[in-house]
Amino acid sequence: MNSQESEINLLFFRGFWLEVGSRLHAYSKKASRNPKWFVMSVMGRFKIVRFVAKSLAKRRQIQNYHSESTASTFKHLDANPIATTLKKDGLYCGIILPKNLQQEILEFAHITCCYGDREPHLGFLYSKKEQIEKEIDRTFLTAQYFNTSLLCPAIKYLGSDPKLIEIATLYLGVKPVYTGSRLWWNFAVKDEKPYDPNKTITFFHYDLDDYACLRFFFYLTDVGCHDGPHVCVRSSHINKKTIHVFSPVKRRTDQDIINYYKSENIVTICGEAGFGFAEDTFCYHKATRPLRSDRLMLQIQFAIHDYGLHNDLKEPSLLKRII
Ligand SMILES: O=C(O)CCC(=O)C(=O)O
Repeated sequence: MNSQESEINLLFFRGFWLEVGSRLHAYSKKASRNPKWFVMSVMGRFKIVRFVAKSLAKRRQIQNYHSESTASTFKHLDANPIATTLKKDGLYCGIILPKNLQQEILEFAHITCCYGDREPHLGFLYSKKEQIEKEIDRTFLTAQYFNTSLLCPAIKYLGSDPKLIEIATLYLGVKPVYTGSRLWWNFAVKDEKPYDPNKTITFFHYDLDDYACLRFFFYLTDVGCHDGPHVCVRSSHINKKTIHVFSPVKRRTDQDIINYYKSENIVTICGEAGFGFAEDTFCYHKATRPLRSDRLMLQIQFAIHDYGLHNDLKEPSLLKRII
């Protein structure tokens, strides 16, 4: 093992124990806020439980969505084959965000504060990032916006887009709930600088946000292979190693993933600004480190329940600007 590999391993395992600690802390906090979420987060990893939970959820008249979907901004998309691909692969690539919405969201991102490393007291405008980093002697790897669905009409609109809802309905098989949006930067950091994978989630993991959950992601910047593309493991939503299902830790090393799923099922998603994809959160996935350009990404999430825990809502009085 060379020194770079041992440094990566060290960070990974440090991350492993950090995750155990932070998970226990986060679990107890979230469980006290929402005991139903706690039950789901323990039991939802089992296929049979997810199946029963979905069956119990009230089925919605899918027919309704067909008639509504003419008003969608994605009216050229056919939801049926997308849902079919999603069921097989857990991933569908090629949902293009119209230029007007891209423009509106980009503009929002430039005139609104984002928050360094997702900390609500570290607000700054994207254009001021380098200046702020020098002033406070800190390198940000990521920055997230808060309250995006409330502040940006284009993002709010996407949460109710009939075509996205139709895809979610066909895929989830039950009435979907829009659980929230997220908009964030992963910043390009030069190769020689140390990089904490925990900040940007650049390790394989899956998310258990509900018994069934679907995310739509849209790139707002061009994302080539050096700009931090998202990576997803095809079909890993329906095929997990038994030991991984029982493990309380959801993160896996790249080698674990390659050994079990094989390289050909690991999909690195590149695309121009506006490129979008849908992904089952139960798939193994990860971000990668941008080396060339910053990546701005939007997430719109649907599930069968809303636990009120998977959104970017933050009390505005808690949000502080650095300068
Ligand atoms: O930023 C990305 O590409 C991945 C994000 C992610 O893994 C997550 O939100 O769970």
